[in-house]
Amino acid sequence: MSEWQGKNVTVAGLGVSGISAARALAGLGASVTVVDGGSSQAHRERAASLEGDGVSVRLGDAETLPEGTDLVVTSPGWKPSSPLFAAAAEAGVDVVGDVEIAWRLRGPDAAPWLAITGTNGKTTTTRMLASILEAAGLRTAAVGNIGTPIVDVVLSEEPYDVLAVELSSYQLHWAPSLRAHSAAVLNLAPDHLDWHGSMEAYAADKGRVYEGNHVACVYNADASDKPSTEDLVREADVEEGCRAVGFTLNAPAPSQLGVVDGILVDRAFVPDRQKQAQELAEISDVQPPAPHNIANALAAAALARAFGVQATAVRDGLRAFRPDAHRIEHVADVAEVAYVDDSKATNTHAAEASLAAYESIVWIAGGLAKGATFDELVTKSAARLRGAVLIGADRELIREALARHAPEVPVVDLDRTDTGAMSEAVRRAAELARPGDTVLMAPACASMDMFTNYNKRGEAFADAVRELGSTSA
Ligand code: UMA
Repeated sequence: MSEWQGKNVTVAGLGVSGISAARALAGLGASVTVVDGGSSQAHRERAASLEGDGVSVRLGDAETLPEGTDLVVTSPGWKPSSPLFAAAAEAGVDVVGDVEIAWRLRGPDAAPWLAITGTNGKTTTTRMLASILEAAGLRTAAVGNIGTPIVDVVLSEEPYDVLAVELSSYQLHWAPSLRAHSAAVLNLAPDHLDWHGSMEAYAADKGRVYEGNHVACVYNADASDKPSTEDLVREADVEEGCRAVGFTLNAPAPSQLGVVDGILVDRAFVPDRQKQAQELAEISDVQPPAPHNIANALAAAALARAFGVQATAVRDGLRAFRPDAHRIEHVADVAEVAYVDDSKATNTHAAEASLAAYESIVWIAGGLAKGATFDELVTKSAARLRGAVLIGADRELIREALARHAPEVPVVDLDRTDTGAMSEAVRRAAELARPGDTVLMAPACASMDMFTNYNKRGEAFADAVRELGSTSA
């Protein structure tokens, strides 16, 4: 009999992960109730579908714990301070996430986990890793925060050799017993502080990904963040023989992967680390070849090499990889100016990475700042800015930072949020640009003040560039 038989499980959240966890646990015999604060049409439709599978759903109340609950399984987005969890604590009931459930159900039996977290670049790196693993002929899937719930994957009939798992800090917070084969923290900058409560708590949750690693803890040897990802490795309790492996955009020291004369090289997974370096790929094999993306490729390569993948598969996998839309996506050249869509840069850290990739930039920025400040970003990028066009609700914050740290940079402040605003932003950026420049939309802000999501913002930008191309042709 399954250990879940007759257990009363409350699943918090009727989203992607909640639905997957509820179905899986009900299928194993648990008596499952899903609770969700929402009660929209979409929620009602999802509830109806789950109820057909024998799961109870309670909409419109995210706070009270259902009578008799033995365990709460939460979706990642629920803050630890949610009243439901206070009620669970009061009743002596454990709270875990869907990733923890996946691990408890199958652990590494389904397939070893190569885990990736970090403030930025997680999804790209996870997809790069999956591409490399596929090139090596391994059966794999890119799962987790990337959008495919890991519970579904570990329970699937399909046998996997290895999984490329993207984990958010939220998921790590709720997954105390996870022990990956190897893991990487790509970088660490303030984000989601409202959820975690402090930078220390955020870093500690990210650092959990290294706990119990078997083969390699992959860290960013270049980052100046405090705590550094290397500090997190040092604090982790790992299996005997597990190594710390750094990645750097410079020449690698022994036990690192890095770059020498435009070649990605491995000095970690070679027979003699003091004397040998294995060539993996050329910088031009990585798309786009921006510095932060080379770092992503090195981290993906490190995890693949920790799993024993050959150098040629690293190169083939990187060559086969295509970046997602709206991530430093080159849209078109108009009048010798490149137009680049980095709508996915929804925070300052991501915007800083793409601003670092171009020499002379007209920057389109703004939106919802989510409590961020822009002084550091503007200071670091000022020398590269030909001009700036500011859009969205919190553009004032960026305008003030530009006035303080880059007063010579011309700024266009667009006081409109209607559907034509992006077209005007692109036109005004085109006026500021000179041949050879890049017009870069890397807003450093969320999009929801003007658009449904960052995809829509990116599409509006691409439409506006096409419009510009047709009028200037
Ligand atoms: N809800 C409440 N009360 C709350 C919070 C949420 O009732 O206090 C309800 C909402 O009404 C909604 C449901 O809970 O119905 C949503 O739960 P959720 O926000 O955890 O979202 P899921 O649909 O389960 O998706 C989650 C991840 N979302 C978040 O972490 C916010 C998805 O990552 C992930 O792809 C998916 O699980 C599968 O693992 C998205 C994300 O934005 C892409 N992640 C953040 C990021 O990458 O920065 C961390």
